[in-house]
Amino acid sequence: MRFALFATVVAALGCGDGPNTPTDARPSPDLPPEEPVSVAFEAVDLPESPAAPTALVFLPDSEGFLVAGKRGEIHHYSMGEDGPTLVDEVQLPDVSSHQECGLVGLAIDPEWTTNRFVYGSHCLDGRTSRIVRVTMDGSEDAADSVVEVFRVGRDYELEGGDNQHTMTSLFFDDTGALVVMVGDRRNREAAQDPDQDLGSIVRLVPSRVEGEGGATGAPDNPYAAGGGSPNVWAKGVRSPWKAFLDSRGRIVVGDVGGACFEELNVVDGPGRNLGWPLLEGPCGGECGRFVDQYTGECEGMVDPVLSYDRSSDHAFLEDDPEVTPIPNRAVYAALEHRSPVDADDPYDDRLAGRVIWGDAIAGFVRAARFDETGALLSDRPIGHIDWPTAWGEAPDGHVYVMTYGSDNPFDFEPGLLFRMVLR
Ligand SMILES: [Ca+2]
Repeated sequence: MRFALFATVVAALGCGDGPNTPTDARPSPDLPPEEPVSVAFEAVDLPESPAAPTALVFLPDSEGFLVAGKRGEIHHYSMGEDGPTLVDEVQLPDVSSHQECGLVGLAIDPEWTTNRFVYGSHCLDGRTSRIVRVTMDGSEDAADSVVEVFRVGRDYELEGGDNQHTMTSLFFDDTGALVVMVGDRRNREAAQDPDQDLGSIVRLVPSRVEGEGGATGAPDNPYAAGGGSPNVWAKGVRSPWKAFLDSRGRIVVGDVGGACFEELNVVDGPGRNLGWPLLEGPCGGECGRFVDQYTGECEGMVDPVLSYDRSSDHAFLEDDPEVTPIPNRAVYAALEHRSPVDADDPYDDRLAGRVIWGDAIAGFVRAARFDETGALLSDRPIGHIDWPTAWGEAPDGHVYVMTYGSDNPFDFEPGLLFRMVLR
C-alpha cells in the first residue's frame, strides 16, 4: 500500500474544517446530470484487526489511523509502504457489547497532536452509555488514564430487552464542542422531552484536565439558559448510528427507522426536531404501526433530506445489482469526500463534496450532494459493500471502510479493511 503524500489534513471524521472545503457557488437544479461514478472496494490486510469494528479515525500528520472494536479495543495503526502495522492498543474497561451495545463511537481531540486524547462512546450495560477519554501516548498503562466524560441512560428495564438505540457516533465540531448521537434507548417519549438527553444530539465541552473527566453543555446549546437539558442540541432522534460533520459545519446523521423509514438528516442549527416518535420518515409518509402519537401535524419538525421505506422494489435497491434481498435496513451516513491538498484526487474530483451514505444491510452505497440550505441536489448509486460499519478518509484522499467480516454482526469476526477505488 502506498501512502506517499500524507498532507497535513485534519482527520476525516469531522474534526474541523478541511482545508479543501468545497467552495462552489450554489449549483442550479437544471445543471446537466453529473457523470456516473462506480467504485469497488479492494481488500487491505489489517494485522490484529479488532473483532466487530465500529469506528475508523484517520490521524493528522501521517500518524496513521485508529480502529475501534465493539468489545472496547482501540488499535492505533501506522500506514506504511507495506500496509498498516499496529503501533499501540488499549482495551477500555467496563464495555458491555451485547446486541447494539459496545464501543461504537470514536473521536480524537482537536489537540490530539499534543495531548493524545481519544474519546470513545460505549455501553456500560444494557441501559447506560458513557463517553470516556483515554490518553493514547504509547504508554503501556493507557487504560489507567480512562476518565468518564459523560453518562446517559435510564435506570429501569424494558420489556423486550435493552441494549438498543444506544449512544453512538461522536466528533468535534468547528467550535471545539464534542457532538454525540444519543439514541432513545427504546424510551420513545424521551426523544421529544427537552429535559432528557436520550433521543437527542448532544453537544458538550469536555474537561481537558489530566486525570479529570466530566463535561458541560456547550454554551450555545438551545437550552443553555433553561427550558431543557443544557446538553441538548437537537431532539427527535430514534436510533442514530453513523454521523459526521460536513464541510459547512452541519451534522449529517443516519437515523435508523423503527417500522417504516430509514432517514438521512442534515442538522444545520440548534434546537432542530427530527420528529421521532411523533413522525417517522418524511411528513406525510405513511407509517401507521409505530407512530401512534402522530397527529398529522408536522409543524416544527425537520424532514429528512433523504429517506426510504422497506419495500423490496425501492429504487435504491433496484439501482444495486448486488443488493442483499432481506427486509432489514440500517442506514448510515459515512462521510463527505474532500479532495486531498497535496495529492491527486483518487476519484478524479468526481466525489468531491459528495456525501457517501448507504444501507449497511442491503449493502447499497450512494453519493449525494446537498446545497447550502441542506436541499438535495443529486443522489446516485456508486457501489456495494456488505456490513460497512466504519468509514474514514485518509490524508491522500482515499476512502477506507471496515466491515464486520460476517453477515451476522454479533459473530465477533475480525474486521475487514477495504480501500475504495474507482472501478
Ligand atoms: Ca425523523
